[in-house]
Amino acid sequence: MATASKLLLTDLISGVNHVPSKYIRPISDRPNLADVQVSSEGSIPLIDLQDLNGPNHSDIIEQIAQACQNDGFFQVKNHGVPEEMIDNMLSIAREFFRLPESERMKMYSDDPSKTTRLSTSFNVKTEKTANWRDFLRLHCYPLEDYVHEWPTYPPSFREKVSEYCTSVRGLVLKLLEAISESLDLQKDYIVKASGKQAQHMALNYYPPCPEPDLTYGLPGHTDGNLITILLPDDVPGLQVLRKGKWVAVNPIPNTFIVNIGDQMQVISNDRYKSVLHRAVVNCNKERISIPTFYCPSPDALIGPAKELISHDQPAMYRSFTYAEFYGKFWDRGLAKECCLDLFKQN
Ligand SMILES: O=C(O)CCC(=O)C(=O)O
Repeated sequence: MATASKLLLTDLISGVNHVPSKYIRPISDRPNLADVQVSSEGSIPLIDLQDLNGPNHSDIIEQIAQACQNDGFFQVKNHGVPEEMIDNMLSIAREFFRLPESERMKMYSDDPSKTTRLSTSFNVKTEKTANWRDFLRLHCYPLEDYVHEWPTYPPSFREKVSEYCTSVRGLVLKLLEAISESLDLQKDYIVKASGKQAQHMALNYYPPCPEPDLTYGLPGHTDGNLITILLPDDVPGLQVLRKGKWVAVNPIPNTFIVNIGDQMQVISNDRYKSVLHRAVVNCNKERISIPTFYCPSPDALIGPAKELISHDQPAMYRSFTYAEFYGKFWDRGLAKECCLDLFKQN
């Protein structure tokens, strides 16, 4: 296949010394990497979940409340997902993106409504500038509805990824209870508000980039779902907007990065923040990140919890089905303005 007809970034760029023009951002919209805060001080909070069900329960709930309110992001350790599962997940992702092009391309689709697909950038059908990323997107709850669609190579893909998804779902459910409690809602409030629930996952692959100042792995965006549990590899690349400045989040082994998504912002009636974040690339190293996006089911009716609406804090959003939101989210592309603005109550 001639280079020009390659659909995936991985295959397009072998031997390329410059960023192809379709990946180059206008000058006003570049990562400005020299102006990023890199020290761990002032980075996002790290919460130890060891004692979530112990004597320090209320202290941990308070830490979660503060992080959701002030940062929209936190890291968790002692989260209950075994280290071996995490290592297996990262290895499988690495192996998948090293498969021959012909094997990978069996999974390719540019249709965001497909429940299993390999694609590139964000939404190639609607975007003007491409992003320096390939990704495999999987739906993974309920597992038995989707696992038969997943790749069969590497041979242990389905087994290892299923184990990982199930374990991460356990962590999500724990966090959703804790977050409900931190909002003074019934423990099962958020899960119930999410209907039958859904779990999606992306295996993001960012190849080394010859000119990382000109492009993004993913530009600044908020997540449209309820909550995201990100598994990073050991290569930095995630940056979070804090007090108007981009802050690099340096990965800590065996630690997940958790962030509040748009649906949580709505349910909390703007008490908790879905915060802009982005992925930047670098010259030397490939990078893998694996976000789990936990979502309401398409028919779930989302709106601010009535317990959080008052005279002083009226409902900030109208109610909508998650299906309505999700359609708009993918159609707009990763715009800086949050998709939630379309659902704001006048
Ligand atoms: O690669 C990362 O660290 C961030 C990924 C992300 O924001 C996304 O997949 O939506």
